[in-house]
Amino acid sequence: MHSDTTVSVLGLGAMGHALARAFLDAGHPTTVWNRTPGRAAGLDGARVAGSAAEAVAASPLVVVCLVDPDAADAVLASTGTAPAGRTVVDLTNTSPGRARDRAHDLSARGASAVDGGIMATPPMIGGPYAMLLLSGDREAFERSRDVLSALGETRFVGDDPGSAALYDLALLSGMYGMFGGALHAFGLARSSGLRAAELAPMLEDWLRAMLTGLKDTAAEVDDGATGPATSPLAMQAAGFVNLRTAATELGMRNDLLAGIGGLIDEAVAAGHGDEDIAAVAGLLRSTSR
Ligand code: FVH
Repeated sequence: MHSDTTVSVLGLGAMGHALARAFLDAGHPTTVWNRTPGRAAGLDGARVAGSAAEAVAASPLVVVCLVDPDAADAVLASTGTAPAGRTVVDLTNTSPGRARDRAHDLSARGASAVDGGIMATPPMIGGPYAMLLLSGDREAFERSRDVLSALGETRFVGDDPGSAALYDLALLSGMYGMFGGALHAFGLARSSGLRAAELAPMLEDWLRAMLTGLKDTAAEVDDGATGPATSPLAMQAAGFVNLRTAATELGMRNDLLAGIGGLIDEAVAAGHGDEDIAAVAGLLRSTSR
């Protein structure tokens, strides 16, 4: 167990900068590195490393936060033997498969690997609503937990290094679905001369009401329906025609709703017209794995 609370942050984009700021505010000696120099402005007290390898060597705990896994691959590849003996927490957004590849590579180089997803925007870091999803080397996570808690709530979601990325992307999928629907709704409003802000409070109430049924939908996706559908897909498909017609009438693109609308039609055509929306989930798998 190390009690050293020194930490290094690789990447000082909007998020990496916020992470470094939170570590410094919590009193952790912090070393930072960024590909483009000059991005440590405002990080008073941070030590600026001259290379990624130097930053990794400076601390037992290394937090990586770069734009994508290709950037993280390139930066970590440049660090040579420096990761040996370090705990590397990669908070770069990635896929489950690439998170496993990262953990495999780091382990082979003698590091303890934890992968993570940040469920927060940069201004939320260090505040009460920031959440980090983490998975991989459990002991390394436990050793680092106190330091990482400077960033927000830490939730360990499994020993599989790909788990955090899976949860992260699942939550982001829900978020993008919500934004897609909301942006289409705002488009309908604005195409009709309303301000989006006029619709927003009513939309928020409606989405909250719909969320009360989310767990029931999940149970139905897992286990199948336990009773007759309250909103059968055949009815929904007929109603969806009006969404398409309205978009045409108002001169709007329908892209944001096209995916779910097409799948509802497909589910009805496949004989699921008397089932609820959960039946659409059965169509989503594109391979037989
Ligand atoms: N910002 C947000 O709202 C979200 C919240 C949830 C988590 N995401 C993920 O966090 C990762 C970093 O996001 P970010 O907001 O810091 O992104 P940028 O401000 O665009 O900064 C990108 C950093 O990546 C560096 N970088 C890019 N390419 C390379 C490369 N080939 N080699 C080395 N570094 C690279 C870039 O450096 P520079 O351009 O300043 O030299 C920045 O440090 C991300 O996974 C989000 O999905 C954020």
